[in-house]
Amino acid sequence: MAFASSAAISPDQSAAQAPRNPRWSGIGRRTPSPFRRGAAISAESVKARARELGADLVGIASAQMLNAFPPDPRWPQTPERISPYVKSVIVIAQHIPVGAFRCRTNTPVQYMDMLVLRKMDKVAYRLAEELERAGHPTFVVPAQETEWTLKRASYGRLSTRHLGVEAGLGTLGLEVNILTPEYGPRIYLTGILTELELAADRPMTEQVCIGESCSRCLYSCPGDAVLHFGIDKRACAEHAQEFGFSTILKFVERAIDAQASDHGAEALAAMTRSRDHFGFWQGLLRVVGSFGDCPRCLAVCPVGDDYHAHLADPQKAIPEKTPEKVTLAKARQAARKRGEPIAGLDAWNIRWVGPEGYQGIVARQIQQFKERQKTRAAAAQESVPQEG
Ligand code: B12
Ligand code: SF4
Ligand code: SF4
Repeated sequence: MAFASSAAISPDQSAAQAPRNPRWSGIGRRTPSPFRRGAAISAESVKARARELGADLVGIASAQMLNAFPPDPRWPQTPERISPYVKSVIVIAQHIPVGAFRCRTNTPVQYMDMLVLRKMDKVAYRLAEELERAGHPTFVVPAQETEWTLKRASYGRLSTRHLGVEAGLGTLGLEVNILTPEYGPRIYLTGILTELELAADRPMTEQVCIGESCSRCLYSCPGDAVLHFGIDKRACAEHAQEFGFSTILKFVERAIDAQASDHGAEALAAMTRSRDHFGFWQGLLRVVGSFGDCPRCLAVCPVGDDYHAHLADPQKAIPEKTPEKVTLAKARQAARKRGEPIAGLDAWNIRWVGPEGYQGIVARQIQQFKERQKTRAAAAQESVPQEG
């Protein structure tokens, strides 16, 4: 593919008149920004551009709404805490390719997670840059960092799942991942904060998660961390962040104890050669291991066309399922039927789970998916050259 070099531009063309050549962005070929300084920019054009840059899903939430409904009001993760000028948050999601969920071990997903996050950062950065060049200050919040002052570093500056719900992309599931009708929970999300006022999308009111009668995420969880529309973060982190901050902390504490003991030198030497130490190095090298290690609740969730197409067979059986987990799921189902108070579904949290409850969205999707498959198969049959 030949691109015009800068020498091909006539020297009498001013920089402003020079044609803007497409450049290789690492995501796809980058077309010129559609946004012009002084021209109106619609929500639709921003969403179209995000998709063009490589976002799989995109929606818009109003900063005013996000300020009024912080997920946990004790530690408000709100745009206004970050900047008083932000008017809209553009939320983009990247799908984690299903191939990695069809493997014998979790390792391929762990690496794909890192690649997906890198791609998402690039798409978000490009969009922010283009809006800012058109005169609207815009920036991106980190997709994975947490903030020391927010519940002792367990919350991000914004909760991107809650951003996704407010931007109409999906609703929170039993394991509090955001489930999108397109890809279930197999996505990462980020927020692009802009001073541009854009028409916001509406949150979905229908619960995307099938709920207690499904409970596949609960069955698959190696840490028994899936609560009733909630999560035991400590239990999850042992699997999802094998070489994360708490493992580092424990390692350092063990080293301090070892130093004080009689065989300190030997114990320290053994620690430097341990799997934990190697895990920290690997994490520094490629981030792998410090987060995103456990993909089980993502892999088994039956929501999303990607699941119907490629995961229904390999993920049908859940090896971690036990009779105790089945009993727990049934007890939760009964508790919900009896209308017992459930923290994850209280008057504040229900907003993000779907106030209308489960209305059969997954069943409808499977039906549509099968119809599309039939139509495709029929079309393929017709296009086969007939013999004779
Ligand atoms: C910190 C973090 C974690 C930590 C938490 C560590 C800790 N010590 O707190 C741990 C290790 C648990 C974790 C695990 C995972 N994470 Co994580 N994580 C985050 C991060 C960076 C911040 C989370 C946050 O701010 N939450 C805000 C609070 C308010 O939400 P919440 O805790 O869920 O609270 C809500 C409910 O749980 C409920 N609630 C709160 N407390 C309680 C208590 C009880 C008893 C009950 C019932 C309810 C309840 O009320 C709240 C309001 O709705 C986000 C990125 C981001 N900036 O958002 C990614 C993020 C949430 N993680 C993500 C992923 C994918 C995962 C994992 C699947 C691992 C993986 N393979 O990557 C698991 C999934 C675990 C799960 N089912 O929730 C994705 C989620 C994508 C999706 N589809 O939803 C995110 C959004 C990253 C991203 N940028 O895309 N994560
Ligand atoms: S990431 Fe793993 S440990 Fe955490 S909730 Fe999901 S299945 Fe459980
Ligand atoms: S696995 Fe089932 S219960 Fe869990 S989030 Fe997905 S649909 Fe909901």
